Formats: sequence, C-alpha cells, structure tokens
Amino acid sequence: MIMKFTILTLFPEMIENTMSESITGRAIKNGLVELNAVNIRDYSGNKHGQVDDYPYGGGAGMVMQPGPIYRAYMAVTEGKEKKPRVIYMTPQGRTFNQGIAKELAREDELILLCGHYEGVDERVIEMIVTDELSIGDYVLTGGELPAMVVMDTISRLVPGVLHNDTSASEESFSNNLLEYPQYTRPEEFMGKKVPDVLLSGHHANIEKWRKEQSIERTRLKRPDLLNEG
Ligand code: 4FD
Repeated sequence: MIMKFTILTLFPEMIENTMSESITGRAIKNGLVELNAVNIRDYSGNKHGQVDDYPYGGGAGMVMQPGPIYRAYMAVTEGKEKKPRVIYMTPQGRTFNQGIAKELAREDELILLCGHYEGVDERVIEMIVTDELSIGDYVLTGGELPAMVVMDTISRLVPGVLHNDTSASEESFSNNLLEYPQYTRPEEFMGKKVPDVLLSGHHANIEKWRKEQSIERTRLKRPDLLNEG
C-alpha cells in the first residue's frame, strides 16, 4: 500500500524541500509515499510565465487564472482510467481532522491544489475540484502549508511509515482521547521524579494508569472530544 501525492502549486520547491525532511522524507526514500510537486507556471502558455490577473469587477490583489491550473491537471491525469480526487486547500473547506485523514488514506492517489494571491478563478474549481479542505479558521498566504499538513497527517497512516509497533489508529484522536504523558531518562530531573508505576515493570498497572491519564487529560484540556462520535 503506497500513497501518491500530486501537488499543483506555484512553489514546488517549498513542498519538496519540506517533505524531504524527517519522517515524511524517509517515507519517500523508502517508496511508501510518492511526491510529485508540479509547477503550475510550467503550464502558463505564455512566454512571460504569467498565471494570474486582475479580478473582474475590480478589487484588491490578483486571481489565479483557470487555464494554467486546468492544463496542469490535464497533464497529471492524462491516460489515467480512474481520476484521483482533487483537494483544494481553502479557508472555505471542511475543517480537516484525523477522521478525514483516515478516510483519505484509503485512496491510492490524491491531487492537492494550492491557491495563492486572492484565490483561484471559480470556473476551474467547479471543473476539477472534488473536495475542499481547510486546516482551520485562519488565512495564510498560500495553500502550500495546508497541503503539507494534510500530506503529513495522511503519510503517517500509511503502513510502514511509522516503525513503532502500535498502529497510528490506536493513538490520540482515533479514540477521541489525548495521549498519556511520556517520560524518559533521567529518573529524576531537577527534583521531579518519573511516576513510580512506570518503573514498576507491572504492565497491567502501567496500561491502567495510562488510560486513566488519557481520560483525565481529555476531561481537563479537551472536554469537547468526549462528546464526539
Ligand atoms: N485555512 C487555508 C487555506 C489556504 C489559505 C488561499 C483562497 C486563500 C488558509 C484559496 C484563499 C487559497 C486553510 C490560500 N489559507 N490561503 O486551510
């Protein structure tokens, strides 16, 4: 099971440079995640590489033209029998969460469209976009950071990307509980001790303690999660 991400963007290097670090970078090297960052400007169709223009009706800023995005989309889907879902990153989208990530992780390819300037011409959105996602109620200069948030979240759900034995599906948000606190050496740090139970070697007690901590933390910090599906 591998996941292919195709990103339509004006800043492919921002995507490549960031995703090639850390765990996502290892997943790409190991062939578990495939990344194709496509520069929309390569499909401008004019010698100046222009991809944006003034908004009809007036107003501030520039709007990304439909042509370059449509041609980039046609190029990356050419000859494909099954057209992948196209996710447009926008503050107007459904708010992204772990449940949506799990659903999207079942696909074998996703196309992510990153807008810039004041947005994208509505017609090409109507023509190619299947899903609109937002990473939260704030506005960024571009869709690249949101697209990378979505890719990172989905990548770590691909089997083999995380090498730990407990599956990602058992952790925070999958069970609607926050993670229990973690400790490592030293046993005492500036007078603060690691909880005794974790040093006891009694695995049933450790499991019980961690579960209680998860529930109590969730009640204190994120009570909203306890009333969710
Ligand atoms: N909250 C998000 C997504 C994109 C973005 C953009 C229209 C602005 C925040 C289309 C307006 C794209 C988000 C780029 N800011 N900025 O997920």
